[in-house]
Amino acid sequence: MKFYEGIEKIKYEGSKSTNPLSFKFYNPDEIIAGKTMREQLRFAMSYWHTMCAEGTDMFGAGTINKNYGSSDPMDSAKRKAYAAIELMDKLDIDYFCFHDRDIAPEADTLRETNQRLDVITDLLEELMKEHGKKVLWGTANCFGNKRYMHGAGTAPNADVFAFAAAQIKKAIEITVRLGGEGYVFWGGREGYETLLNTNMSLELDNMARLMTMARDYARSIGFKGDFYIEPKPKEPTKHQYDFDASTVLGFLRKYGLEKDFKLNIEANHATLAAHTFQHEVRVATDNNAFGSIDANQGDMLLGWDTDQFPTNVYDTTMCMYEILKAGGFTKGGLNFDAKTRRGSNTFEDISHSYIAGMDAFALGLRMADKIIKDGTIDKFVADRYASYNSGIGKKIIDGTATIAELEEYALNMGDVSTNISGKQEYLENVLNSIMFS
Ligand code: XUL
Ligand code: CO
Repeated sequence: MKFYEGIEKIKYEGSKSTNPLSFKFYNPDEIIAGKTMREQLRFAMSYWHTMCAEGTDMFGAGTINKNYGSSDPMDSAKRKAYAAIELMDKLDIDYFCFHDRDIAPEADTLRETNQRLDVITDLLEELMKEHGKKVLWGTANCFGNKRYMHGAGTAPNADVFAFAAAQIKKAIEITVRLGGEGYVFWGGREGYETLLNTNMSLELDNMARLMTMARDYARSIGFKGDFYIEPKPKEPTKHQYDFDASTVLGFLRKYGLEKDFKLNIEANHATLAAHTFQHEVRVATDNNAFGSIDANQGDMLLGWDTDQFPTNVYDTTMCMYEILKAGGFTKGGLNFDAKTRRGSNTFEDISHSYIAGMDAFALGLRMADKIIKDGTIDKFVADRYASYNSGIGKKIIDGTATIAELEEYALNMGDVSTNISGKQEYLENVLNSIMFS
C-alpha cells in the first residue's frame, strides 16, 4: 500500500537547488553546534493534523480526504498507520506525536474503544520497529467528545472526571508500549467561560489531582519520560487554566508537580498569550522547566490558533538560540503542531509544508549557532549587567547588602550618574548582520 505516490524520499540538495521537493537547509547528518542537525532538531510529525485533519472550518467542509481509501473506520485507521510511516520515511522524520483518538476511532463503549487502540498500537509497534520510527510524546484527546463540554479533569461532574482518568490511563499505557519519550497534557477544555458558574479553586485542585494520579500510575508501569504541560491562554475556552509558561510554573509548584512536569511551548499559543515565542521558551529554560516545542506560527492579523507551518526565520532563530544556550533538547523535540491551509489541499502540499517547516528550523539552528559563536549579543548583555560584578552590585547579588546600607549608599551617591543606552536598534542590526552575512 502506497499513499504518497509521486513523492520520493526528500533529500538535502542545498540552497541552490531548484527542486521544490528537496531540503535547502536541513542536512540531517551535518554537525552544527556539536551534534548532527537530526539530533539537534528532533523533528516530529503531528498525527492529528497530518494524518487526520481534512481542512474543515466553521464555514465549510473538508477539502482533502484522509480516509486512505476505506470508509470502514478501523480499516481506515490501519491504512492511516501505514500512510504515517510512509510519509515519515519520505520526509526523513524520526518521531511522531499522537492523541489516542488520532490513531483509532472511538467506539460505542470505552471497553471497545480500548480494544481498537490495542489493535492499532500493535500495528504501529510493528511498523515503528521495521522503519526505525519513535514516539516523541503521546496524549489523550479529552476535549473532542461532547461528554467533555465542561472540561475533563475540571468538569463539574465527577463521572466526567472518572471517564477522563480512564482515558488518560489507557493513553499512558500505549505511550509507554510505543516507547514514548514524553506524555503531554494540553488543557483542552480545562478552563471556564464564566465565573458565574465556576468553582475555580475546586477545578484547579482537581486538575492537579488528575495529573498526580496520572504521574503516579505512569511511573508505576515504568514510564521514564517527561510529562509536559502545554500552555495556551484561550481557545476553546475563554480562559484556559494553563494560560502561559509562568502560570503553569505557579500551578506545578503549588501542587508539587515540578519535578516530573516540564513545559511544551507552542509558538502560536505564546503569541495568543501576548508573548513572543522566544519569551515563553526563555521562561521555561530560566526555570529548568524546558521540555519540548510545538513548532508552528500564528497570523498577526488573525486572533486565533491558526497552526500554520513555521516559516518565519527570526522566530525559529530566536527559539533555537534559547534552546542551544540551555544545552539543547534532551527528551523533547520539534513537533510540527501545524496544518496546511484549507486551500492547500493535496498530499504534495503536506510535503511542501514539512519541507518549509524543517528548512525554517534548520536555518534557525544555523543562525543561532552563528549568533552564539559571534558572541556580540551575549557579550553586550553580560556587559550591561556588569555593575553587579563588583562593589555594591556584588553585595546585592551575594545577599549581604541590607536596605539600610543601600540607603546610606544612595544618600552619598548624589544621583545616578551613568545610565548606559540599551542600544536596541544597534542590536537588531547586529542580529541582521550575523544572520545575513
Ligand atoms: C491545541 C494543541 C494540541 C496539543 C495536544 O491548541 O496545541 O494539539 O498540542 O493536545
Ligand atoms: Co500543540
